[in-house]
Amino acid sequence: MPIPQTLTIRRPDDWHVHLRDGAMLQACAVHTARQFARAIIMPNLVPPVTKVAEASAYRDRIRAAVPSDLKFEPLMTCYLTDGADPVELARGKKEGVWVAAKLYPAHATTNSAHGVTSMDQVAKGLEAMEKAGMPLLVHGEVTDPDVDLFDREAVFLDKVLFPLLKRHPGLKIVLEHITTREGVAFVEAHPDRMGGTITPHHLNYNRNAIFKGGIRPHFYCLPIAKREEHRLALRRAATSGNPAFFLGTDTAPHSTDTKECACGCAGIFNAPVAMQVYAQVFAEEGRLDNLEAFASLNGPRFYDLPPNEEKVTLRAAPLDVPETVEVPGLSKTITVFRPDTPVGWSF
Ligand code: OTD
Ligand code: ZN
Ligand code: ZN
Repeated sequence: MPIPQTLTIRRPDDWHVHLRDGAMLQACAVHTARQFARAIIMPNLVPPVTKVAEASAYRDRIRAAVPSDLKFEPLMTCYLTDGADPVELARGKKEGVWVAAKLYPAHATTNSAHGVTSMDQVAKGLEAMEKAGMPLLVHGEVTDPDVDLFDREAVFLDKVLFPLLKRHPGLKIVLEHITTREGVAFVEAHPDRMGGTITPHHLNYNRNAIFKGGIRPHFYCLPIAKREEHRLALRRAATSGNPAFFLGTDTAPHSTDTKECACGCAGIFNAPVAMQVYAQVFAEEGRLDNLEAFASLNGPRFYDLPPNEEKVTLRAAPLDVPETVEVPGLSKTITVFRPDTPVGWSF
């Protein structure tokens, strides 16, 4: 079948975004808002967003950072810390501020030093979320230094996530940025309670790309990209039409200088190229017919929100996006994710 030259779908949403704050927010918000109608905003600021009032103020700053000709709705999350307050969780949900709460195992990724040290520490908070119908979003990696970096997701599923599902039978959970076939299988095994987000970069390259011809910091993020067999499992899941899998870019901007150094930051800034890369993956898999489900339908369904009514059109054309984005407030740039393989879609 010939590949279509245009594809019209409902406007997509991004169910996992780091927009940062201050000058970085000013520079980045527009790129997410150009592509997506809504986004789940990650709370890993410094200090993290743990209170309803902080989330509400952050939401105002995000709205103010988006150009007024773009319609964009930030969906806020609570950063869970040890002893997370069940009352604050329930109140924020009731007041329409929190959409979900985020679980970072302590030290798992950027700005996760305040993360949770054991599930006992958040049991009361999770019970409140169960009652309030508030999903838990998890960064699914153990942080035990004795566990190999490439095994941390698979070990998390057995050691942490499976017991958590049993302990909180009413809790809906999203396994964020899945990177392994084990992660895919875990989500598939709990279709009534679980969702999984998949990033464009984990669909595009495997771990070899990080080291091809030298160390390449702009391909470094956490969870780290795995072997090819895992990338293929992610591509099958994302393009399958299974409603449990949905779009989450995990765009995580860092200035170019803080990535290109001796101890570079983890995170990939993909907001300007996200839909183009996803469309390329779906085209390569011969499943463009399932892009709308992944990008625009499965997420709202999981979160009990209506899908967007507005339509957008992707066109078959070479990727046309600058290599860097300026951050005027800091006199710095952010390097935009650029796949090694051709991207034949524009947005
Ligand atoms: N991964 N970087 C960041 C977050 C994500 O785990 C994540 O969600 C970040 O910089 O905030 C990263 O590599
Ligand atoms: Zn994460
Ligand atoms: Zn993230």
